[in-house]
Amino acid sequence: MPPVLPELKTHPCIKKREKPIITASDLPYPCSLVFNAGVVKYRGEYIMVFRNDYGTSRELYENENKKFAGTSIGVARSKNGIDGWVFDSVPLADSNDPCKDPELKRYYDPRITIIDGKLYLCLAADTRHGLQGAIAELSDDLKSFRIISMSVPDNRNMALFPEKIGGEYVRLERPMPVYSRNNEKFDIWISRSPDLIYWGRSKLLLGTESVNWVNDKIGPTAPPVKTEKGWLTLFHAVDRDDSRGKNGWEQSWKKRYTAGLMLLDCEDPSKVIALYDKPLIAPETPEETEEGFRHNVIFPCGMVLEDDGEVKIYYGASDTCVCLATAKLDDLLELLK
Ligand code: BMA
Repeated sequence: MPPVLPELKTHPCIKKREKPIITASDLPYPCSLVFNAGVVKYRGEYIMVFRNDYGTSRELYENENKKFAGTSIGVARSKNGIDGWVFDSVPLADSNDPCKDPELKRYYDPRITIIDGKLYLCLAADTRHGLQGAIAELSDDLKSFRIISMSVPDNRNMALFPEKIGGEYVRLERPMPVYSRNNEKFDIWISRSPDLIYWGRSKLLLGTESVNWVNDKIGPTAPPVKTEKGWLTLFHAVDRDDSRGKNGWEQSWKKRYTAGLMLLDCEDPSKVIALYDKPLIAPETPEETEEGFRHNVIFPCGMVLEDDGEVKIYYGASDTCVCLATAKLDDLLELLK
């Protein structure tokens, strides 16, 4: 195993908001942890689709071994993408829904993408026979969704590009090949589809070995954002250190998740034009390193490019709350020269 880097820093062009923008107490229904949220700008407002793990607390988890009772996917809207989030009164999906397919255990880690004016979700899906990636059409009123494509296991981390490229839909994905890739060396792949249902022409996009601070896995995060220079693309990057002990509610948590940055070719996004050689966002604040369910986890699922060149990055912190970081697009592109 390559040496684990002791300290990783967020690039100074990233401005983290001082406090999380969403925490468990904000939700109108039971919530223990709210995190890993996809965000888009849609019809004049910001739509957030988030993950909620519910049914326990730190005290119950640690002292009485009371695990989570379920996971739901919820929706919130805001006028400015920062505060004033208004939550739908019921979740969009719930692992305890008695009507759900009995094969499905739960959906989680939603990403949301607008393609040709329609809303789509990528969902991680735990099923009785493996971890799958689901693609769903979200209704205009955001009240329901319809699954249109399920991957085979194990492949649960997906993000859709917001437009067809070369006449095809494109997604980033992260299969989990355990037999051939020891120690969770999971890489980012890219696939194409004529209809968002059937996926193929799969190609390795970025191997873990290309990311110098990683000794574990990488994976797609937010849907890429188009710029004049190429597709601005975040990814999550994980290092593991077996000497790490209790870092959160669990007995031990040995991983650290950071966000990395790369630029993909506009016409052929299977080509990485540039990769920033350090983490873009690393865990540093108390919410990210000392509090929460799993310390040291930055997991961005949403990125919005504003007309004035500001990039909003929405990330789950410590699998516990939703945080927002901003940067100037020009500064991010500068890192990718
Ligand atoms: C990944 C996923 C994410 C989570 C992360 C850190 O494997 O399960 O939902 O944020 O681990 O715990």
